[in-house]
Amino acid sequence: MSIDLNAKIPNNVNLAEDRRLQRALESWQPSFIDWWKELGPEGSINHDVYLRTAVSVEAEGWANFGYVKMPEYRWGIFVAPPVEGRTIPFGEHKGQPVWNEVPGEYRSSLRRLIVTQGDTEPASVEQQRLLGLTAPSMYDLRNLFQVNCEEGRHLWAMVYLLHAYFGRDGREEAEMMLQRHSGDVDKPRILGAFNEETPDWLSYFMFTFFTDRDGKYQLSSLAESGFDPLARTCQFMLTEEAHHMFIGTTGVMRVVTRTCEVMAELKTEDPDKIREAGAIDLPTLQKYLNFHYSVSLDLFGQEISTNAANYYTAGLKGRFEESKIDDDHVLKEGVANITMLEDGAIKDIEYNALLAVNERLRDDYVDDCQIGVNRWNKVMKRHKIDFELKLPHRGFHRAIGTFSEANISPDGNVVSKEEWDKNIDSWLPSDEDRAFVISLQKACIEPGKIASWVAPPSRGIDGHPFDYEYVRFN
Ligand code: BYC
Repeated sequence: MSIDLNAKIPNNVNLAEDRRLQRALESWQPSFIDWWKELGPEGSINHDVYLRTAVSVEAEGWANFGYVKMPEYRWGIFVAPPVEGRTIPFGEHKGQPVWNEVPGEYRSSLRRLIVTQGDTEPASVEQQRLLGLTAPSMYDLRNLFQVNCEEGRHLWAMVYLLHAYFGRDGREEAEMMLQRHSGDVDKPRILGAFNEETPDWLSYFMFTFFTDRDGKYQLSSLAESGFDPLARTCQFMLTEEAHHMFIGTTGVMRVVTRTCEVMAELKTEDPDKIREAGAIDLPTLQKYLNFHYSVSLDLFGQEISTNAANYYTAGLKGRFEESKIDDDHVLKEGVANITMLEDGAIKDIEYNALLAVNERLRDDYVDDCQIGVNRWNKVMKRHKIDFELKLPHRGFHRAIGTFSEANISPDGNVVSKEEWDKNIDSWLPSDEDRAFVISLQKACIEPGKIASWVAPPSRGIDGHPFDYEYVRFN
């Protein structure tokens, strides 16, 4: 696939051959830049940041590293190369050639999926816009900006699909992407987790671990789509997504490491003493984990979803690694055991597998989260500290789906409202916990320096050391 890197909008979709589309996207570009300047990373416009920029879709060497002023970042449109003879992998059209145009009967469903996905990308940039002012190290600051730029590119990816395949209403939806804002009372972002604040770096590390991981699973299931342009777009987005989750996994691990070091130095488990030493005690980390895990679980939708069943049957949105699953990929006959709330009790109930597609994706996600948590727990073990971080029960603190109707404790018991209220401050970050974590947020951005509450990473970016000058302030 030929790549036009010098175009106003770098791309490998032959934009130059479609003047109308090119003009439409070029006219969206200034609105995007205005939005970036207004709601992108605060106070960063003139910084030179050592960033990776996608320049190819080859597995090897797909990105360039170099100093860039972020408003000049080359946000491009890149899709994975087409697979010769690809057929629709699931649903009632299984085995038919993939679509390269939007099938009329699925137009509104597809548009909705693309809009929902696209809406999360600028939302996360908005959520993180103040974090650059309190980065715990220059390395972290650079990584934050990297993620922000790539979320911007993912917005471009969805906006490209809307402009290229959905005509006038696609263009209107693209405009709306820049009009809804995270937390806005009148025009909020579409999904709940993207209207929550990311007020501190612990929340940010948790967000990139838990919420970006939802991104991995949603993008993977869209990467199976029978609508080939969507599948190919999401395939390439996943390449960039891996680094975002790396920031979360290693970020939380570095916080845990620092806490363990302080505990060992002071020979204490007393949260007050750990806090006095400028680190975050483990019970507080557990509460942040509980919060971010539960709001991210909501992003998978209802356990039993006719929307998801319809998307699947239509061949629009599949399951995680659909082709590796050993079944008929139609699911009309299959069954699935789903944990549900029924008559006030938590039970496993058998449903048609097709209706349970959201839950299947959530199951895959839960397993993946557990792998990360196990890695964090190894740090405690290494320091001989008798504490384990745990994923709370999937019903805990849910706003979407069956469990939203009840109060479920982290260990999976249905509890009364009184009991919930009594325990809430030991299950979720209290105002005091949040105030403490926020009190630690002070910019520490000289090369090689690091804040008190987080350990340095074991290696830097692109072969450079931790103390490399990743950001030049102008
Ligand atoms: N908040 O049938 P259901 C990422 C609504 S993250 C608010 O279960 P469905 C990223 C739902 O719309 C990945 N509303 O819904 C990460 C429906 O409304 P209607 C983002 C919600 O459609 C970090 C009703 O409840 N990508 O990339 O099966 C940084 C019934 O629910 C929510 C996608 O999400 C909610 N959480 O499932 C940057 C992929 N959940 O029809 C980026 C595209 C449900 O009654 N989206 N509702 O009006 C989808 O596949 C689906 O829309 C969902 C929802 C899985 C989100």
